Amino acid sequence: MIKLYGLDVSGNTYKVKLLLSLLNIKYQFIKLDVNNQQHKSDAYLKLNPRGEFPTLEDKTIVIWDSQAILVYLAKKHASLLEENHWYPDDAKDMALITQWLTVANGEIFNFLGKARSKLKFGYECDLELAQTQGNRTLKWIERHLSNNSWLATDKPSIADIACYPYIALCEEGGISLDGYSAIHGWFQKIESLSGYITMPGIKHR
Ligand SMILES: N[C@@H](CCC(=O)N[C@@H](CS)C(=O)NCC(=O)O)C(=O)O
Repeated sequence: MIKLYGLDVSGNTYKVKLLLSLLNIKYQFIKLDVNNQQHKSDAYLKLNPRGEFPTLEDKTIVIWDSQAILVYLAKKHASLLEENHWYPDDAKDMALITQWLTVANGEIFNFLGKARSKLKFGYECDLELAQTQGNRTLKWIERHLSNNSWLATDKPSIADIACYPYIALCEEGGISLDGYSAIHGWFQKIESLSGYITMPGIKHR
């Protein structure tokens, strides 16, 4: 059975849990004991040399980085579906999805995610810079979603799953979501998907 190492309050862990649930894949969740630095232990560093989470273990295959894990799951398991809209085989679609995986691990995690980590967990971060850049990021994503139903293609894809958590959680980082009607419409579409699960901190309006 697939094993997922992570933490319930981690948005990067949640995006993997969300795709596993949408794909109806059974797995074992291994909650890391971060208070005792389990994620920096020799045993865990053998799985994830960065000492970060999440990490996915599928028999002998070990994948770290939540974006890479989404690609793996969507390719391996969703390819059994009649139509793999999560990560289609078309060159253009793959490139468009990869753009958004980069945004998820770039602006979204580094600004929206880090502002939240600072206010919620006390992690080191320049809060003012993260909030300013986070607001700038929300503005251009709002413009994009005003003209597009989903981030990358005309169907839900792993681009949406990768970007959703830290946008939906950004108010915990002191970044308001007021007035972003296209982003709220996109939240509703994601939250209506069959198999959707939430995480602590996401507000449902
Ligand atoms: N790009 C990585 C980032 C992973 C990451 O920074 N995870 C955080 C939790 S959400 C973490 O491991 N923090 C603990 C640490 O860095 O020591 C991913 O998407 O998986």
